[in-house]
Amino acid sequence: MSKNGWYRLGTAALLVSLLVFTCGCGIFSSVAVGEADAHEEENANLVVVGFSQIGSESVWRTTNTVSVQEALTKENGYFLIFNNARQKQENQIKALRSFISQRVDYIVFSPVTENGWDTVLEEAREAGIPVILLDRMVNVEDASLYTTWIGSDMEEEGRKAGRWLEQYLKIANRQKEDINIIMLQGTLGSSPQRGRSSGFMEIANKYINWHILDQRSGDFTIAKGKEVMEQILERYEDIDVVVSQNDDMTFGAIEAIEESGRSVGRDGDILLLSFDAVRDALRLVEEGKIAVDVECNPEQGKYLAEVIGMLERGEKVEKAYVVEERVFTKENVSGYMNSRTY
Ligand code: GZL
Repeated sequence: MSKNGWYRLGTAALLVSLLVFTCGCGIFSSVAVGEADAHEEENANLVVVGFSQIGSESVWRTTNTVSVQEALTKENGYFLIFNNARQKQENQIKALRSFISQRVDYIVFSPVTENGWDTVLEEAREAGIPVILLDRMVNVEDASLYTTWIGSDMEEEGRKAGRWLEQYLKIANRQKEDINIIMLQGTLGSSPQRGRSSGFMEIANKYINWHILDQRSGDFTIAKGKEVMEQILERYEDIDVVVSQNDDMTFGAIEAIEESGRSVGRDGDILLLSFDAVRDALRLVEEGKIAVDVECNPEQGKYLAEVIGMLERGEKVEKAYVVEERVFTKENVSGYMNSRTY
């Protein structure tokens, strides 16, 4: 299938469809759960979708929200009930139960962490409501508890960062040096934190001279990223690399590093590897402050609408849809700056 510039390439064995697509970005708005009756007369023919979003912890997250709200509009045939869980799993579970009691047609959610969803997903299944996972993944015994997952290959994102460092050290003729590495982790137990950590470690474990000095969670936010980086800088004198699992923590880490009198960049004291590739971070890649930024594409709304459309038409959907993503460095970033929508 190819529509709106994205393609489905998948083999049954992999059960993964690779889609390349382009999206736009719109105005932020939300309807809290319970404020509107999705089954009022005027909305009777709309596809009612309950969407539990993790929160608004990062630029990535707010972009992800906008992409869904812009795709699932009334004009496009949807009635969207949106809930912001403010980073709490119990708020997401409450929202999912509210969607079930409102008899929505679909539940969509990005699980803040992977565990603890079996019971509420069983309740959704008993209610006959399909569940679509967006962005993050759940860890459940029975994969039939959700219909499909749309997101990024987080392990591969971690490997991409590791491969870049491997290549960089080779070109800089530093592959024999002791390399002291700090990992700023995202929300512990979330699929991006687990995936990016395991993917990077798959590469790091090949080198006895790569030393992971410390790993601490900055919870994907600027403030926590700065706070944790300050603690780490007080404790460790000799840091060569910081692997920061999202750009917001990277922004905080740069502030802390520079306030400590040290510098970031390929010619600085500390090399920064980051994830997400939001526009403000790509500007820092252009300036040389961030050495590499591994893209994680938040614009999944259009993609979600396509999958719901397939389900509405009774078409078979894959168990997983993975978007294609790039790696940005000083060498290639300028060519993309004008086309970035977030
Ligand atoms: C990744 C997404 C992560 C982003 C962060 O798919 O879940 O959560 O990397 C966001 O910016 O907070």
